Amino acid sequence: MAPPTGKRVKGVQIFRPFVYGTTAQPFDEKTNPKPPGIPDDHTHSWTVFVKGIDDVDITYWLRRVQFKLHESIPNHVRMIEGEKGKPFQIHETGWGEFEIAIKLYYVPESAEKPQTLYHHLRLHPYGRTEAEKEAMRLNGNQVISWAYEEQIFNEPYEPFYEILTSGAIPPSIPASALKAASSPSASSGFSFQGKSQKEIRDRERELGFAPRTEGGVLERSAMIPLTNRPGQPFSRETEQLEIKKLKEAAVKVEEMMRKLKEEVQKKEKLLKELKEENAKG
Ligand code: SLL
Repeated sequence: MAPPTGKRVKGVQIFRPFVYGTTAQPFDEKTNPKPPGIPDDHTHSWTVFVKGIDDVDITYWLRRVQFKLHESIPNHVRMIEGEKGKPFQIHETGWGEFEIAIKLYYVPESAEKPQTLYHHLRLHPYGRTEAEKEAMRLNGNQVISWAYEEQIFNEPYEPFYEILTSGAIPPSIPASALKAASSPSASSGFSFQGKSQKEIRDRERELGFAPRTEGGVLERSAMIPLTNRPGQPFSRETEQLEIKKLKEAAVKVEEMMRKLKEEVQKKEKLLKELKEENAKG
C-alpha cells in the first residue's frame, strides 16, 4: 500500500457501482463444443468476472483483482491486472461448484487496503419453480449468478478525490478521438470536463459518435442505467421492481401478523374461560 498523500476530503463519500459474478455454460456439441485437451469429467465452461456497470471502465479506481479458485484447479490463485475498459476475468472449465474469493486491489492513490468478496460459482440453475430457475438462465443455456455492488470511498485522499471526480466521460470512445474532441486547445475549445450530460451528448452527436441508449452511463461516474438491456440487468428499473416486491411482501407479512394476533386473542379468551370454569368446579 502506497503511503497516503495529501489530506483526506472530510465529510465526503464517493461510490462507484460495479458488477461481479459467474457465467457458466454446459458443454454441448452444437452450442458449446468442448475444446480439445479438456478432461473428460469437465462438464461446463465458465467465467468469473468483476466489471463496471454497463461495461464502463473501472481501472481508474480498481488496479488488479486476485481470484482464488478451488484447489483442484491448476494454478488456482490468479492475479488479473487491470486493462482499461476491459473486465477483470478468468475463463475456466470444470465439473463442480465452489466458493471463489475475489480480492480487490485499489489504485495506489487511494491508499485503500485490499478487500475480499466471496462468490459461489453456479453451474446449475436452481429454484423451487421453473420461473425461479429461468431467472438464472441467459440466452437459453447460460447459467448466470451476478451481483451488483457499490464500492464506497469514505473521505478519500485529495489526489484520489481528484481522480474520482475529474469529470464523467462518454464510454467506448477511442482515446485519441476523445483527446482531440475534449482538448481545450482543439479549435472549438470544448472540454468534456464539468459539462452536463446534455452538453456532452450534444457534443457527441456533433462529432458523429454513435448515440447511446437511454440510460447508458458515463464512465467515471456513479450513474446507474435507467432501464434494463440484454446482459445488463442492474438498473433503476430493476430497483423499482425490487422495491415493489418488498412493499408487497411487507403488506403480506402485516396481514399474517394481524391473523396471528386474532388467533392469539381467541386462544387467550378461551384460556380465561377455561380457568374460570376450573375455579368454579
Ligand atoms: C464439490 N466442493 O465437491 C465442490 C468442489 C471442485 C470443482 C468442486 C476441477 C477442475 C479441474 C473442478 O471443477 N473442481 O480439474 O481443472 O462439488
